[in-house]
Amino acid sequence: MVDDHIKRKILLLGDGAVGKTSLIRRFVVDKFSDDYITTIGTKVTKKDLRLESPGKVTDLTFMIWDVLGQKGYKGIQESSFQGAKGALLIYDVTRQETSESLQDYWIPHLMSVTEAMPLVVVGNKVDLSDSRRNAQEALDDLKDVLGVPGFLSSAKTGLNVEVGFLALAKSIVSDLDAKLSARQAVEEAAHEFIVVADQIVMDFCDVMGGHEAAMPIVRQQLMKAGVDVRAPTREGLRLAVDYLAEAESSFRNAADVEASKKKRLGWIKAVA
Ligand code: G3D
Ligand code: MG
Repeated sequence: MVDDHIKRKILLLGDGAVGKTSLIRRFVVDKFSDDYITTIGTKVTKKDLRLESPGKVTDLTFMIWDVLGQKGYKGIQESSFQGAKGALLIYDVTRQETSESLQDYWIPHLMSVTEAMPLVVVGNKVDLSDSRRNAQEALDDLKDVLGVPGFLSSAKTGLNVEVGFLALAKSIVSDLDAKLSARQAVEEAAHEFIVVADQIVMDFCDVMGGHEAAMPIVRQQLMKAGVDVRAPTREGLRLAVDYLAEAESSFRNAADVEASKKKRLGWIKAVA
């Protein structure tokens, strides 16, 4: 398989001060600083990643959008959601309300603007939590409710920062693979229908005793049936077989017409 390079926009969403900007800084420059420049928070940060799995290397560039945390900025947020292919949903483990607002605000808001996309939930500031176990339980509940992977992280210590971003990267790549193979399946099926369409046309030409006499009729009946010869569908071909049988019935006996029709429908049926 050819190595491919993919560029993807991702979002960091969550209430103010949950640690979005700190997580990005930690992930991108592997440093936690208490005095970083806050304007960085409105910027787009770029990070190159390499995902390796058996037999496949995927180079991925993340364009990381640090979306403004305040809930009031709906308009700005919605425009920054456009084109995103994944999101990290961040809350602060020391403030329960920031976890609730992922469910009540950030996720519905995101879904109202964009297509479904891979999501990873991150409970940040675990270095400050009284009980790691309680934090884990709360995260597990949230993961169950949302049906997405999740991690406890600390931008301060660096715990699970890379893990969270990489989980999102993997999920984006497998989402892409799934979409590609779905498209490939559709293309393969289309190819089989092209073969069958050819077979039907040749058969009709045989019956008509020649290509020249048959083709104008074929063209017309295919058009009537709405068949695009480069991408025929099962339904379209079935209809075309009906129309061709109708056209034949003016010069062949009914039993022969019926036999040809049955044979052609059989070819269509044989396509999985
Ligand atoms: P935001 O971008 O989501 O608004 P910030 O959040 O990254 O600006 O972080 C908000 C505050 O939380 C910052 O503190 C930051 O240093 C702190 N913070 C972020 N992540 C962690 C973490 O994992 N652990 C701890 N202990 N603190 C964290 P200040 O004081 O600069 O406002
Ligand atoms: Mg910020």
